[in-house]
Amino acid sequence: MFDNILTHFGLNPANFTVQAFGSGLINHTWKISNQHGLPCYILQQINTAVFKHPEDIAMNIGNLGAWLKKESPDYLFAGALPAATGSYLFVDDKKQYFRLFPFIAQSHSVDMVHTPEQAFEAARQFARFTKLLSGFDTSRLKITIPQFHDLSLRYQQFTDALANGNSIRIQDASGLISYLQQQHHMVQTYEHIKNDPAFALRVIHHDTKISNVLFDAHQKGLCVIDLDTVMPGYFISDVGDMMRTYLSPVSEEERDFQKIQVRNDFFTAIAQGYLGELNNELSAVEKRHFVYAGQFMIYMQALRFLTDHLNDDVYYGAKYDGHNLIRAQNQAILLQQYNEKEELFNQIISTI
Ligand code: ADP
Ligand code: GN1
Ligand code: MG
Repeated sequence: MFDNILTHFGLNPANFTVQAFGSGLINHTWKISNQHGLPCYILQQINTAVFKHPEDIAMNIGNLGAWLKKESPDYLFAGALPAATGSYLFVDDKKQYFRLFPFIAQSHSVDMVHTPEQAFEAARQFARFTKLLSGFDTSRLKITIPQFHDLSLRYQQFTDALANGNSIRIQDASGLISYLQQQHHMVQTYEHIKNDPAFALRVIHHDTKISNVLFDAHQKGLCVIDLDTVMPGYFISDVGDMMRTYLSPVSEEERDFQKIQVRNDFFTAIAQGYLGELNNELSAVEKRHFVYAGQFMIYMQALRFLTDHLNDDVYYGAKYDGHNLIRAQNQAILLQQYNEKEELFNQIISTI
């Protein structure tokens, strides 16, 4: 299957080897390498169950790339490569969509945040991306996943799963279900945000896990990648997903919940990295919601994992029975620990 794709993008398959790459849950990624000193590439198959219109993604990445090339020519933009036909996509006979990126030389990514410096660098890169694109008209962006970070919708989907989902799983998860129901006030806060003109719609990445940042050999951030979910959104999505994925030494996959922790110095690093770039662009009201960002995203992810568990794992899949329940419990514990630090974190923000 790879031969056709590589040929389509003008590469001779005989020169390259193909290896599965990365740790994402949604798309498939391969590294295309060679022993001939030629450039390397990243090949990706787009998950069309999640991204229903791959052409929209291609168009967004193309438009953002063209704009940045003109306005910020020094920015290392990780855009896809066009084939000779001019198209960024290869569609095979099974209607599977693929695209090819140049592998950014001398770069690497990491899967876990081990130091506050990494958190700082990543936060700086996500903020820089939004800042450099602050003059880009967000209405030009296609919505690649409608209402992706709409907490009200996620809560509604959770409620629907309680009504129509797997009844045994609903019964077994009753403790977690009521904990998440008790946190419903977070949805109300989100509703206020949606109606508050002081909250700007910006170019937001919407998937700020650390593996979506490229680092150089000196561990400095180079740029952000994985741009499929770049859409108009609120800054709380990006800041919140960093809190969700950088604060704890263990990820959403961890089954030993004792290991979940919220690390203060990593919070400070995210805030300094992000606000270092965007402090002057955020309104006072937005800044007042900096700590809420973490609650918003951790809560949303707990709801999404639990909803999927109740719906028999149709979205995220499961590597073992109860996988999404474990992920949801993990996120709920993270949320509890984060909430305990709300006051301290607000204090930290007031000093930045
Ligand atoms: P997903 O998370 O959906 O699997 P990504 O686009 O994040 O897909 O790619 C997976 C991994 O591949 C990244 O974490 C990074 O290590 C690497 N990668 C992706 N794009 C590039 C690129 N243009 N240059 C170098 N490495 C890349
Ligand atoms: C998915 O593809 P990946 O692993 O970067 C999901 C995110 C979730 C994340 C949880 C399109 O991201 O929203 O936060 O899993 N992406 C989509 O691990 O649903
Ligand atoms: Mg990724």
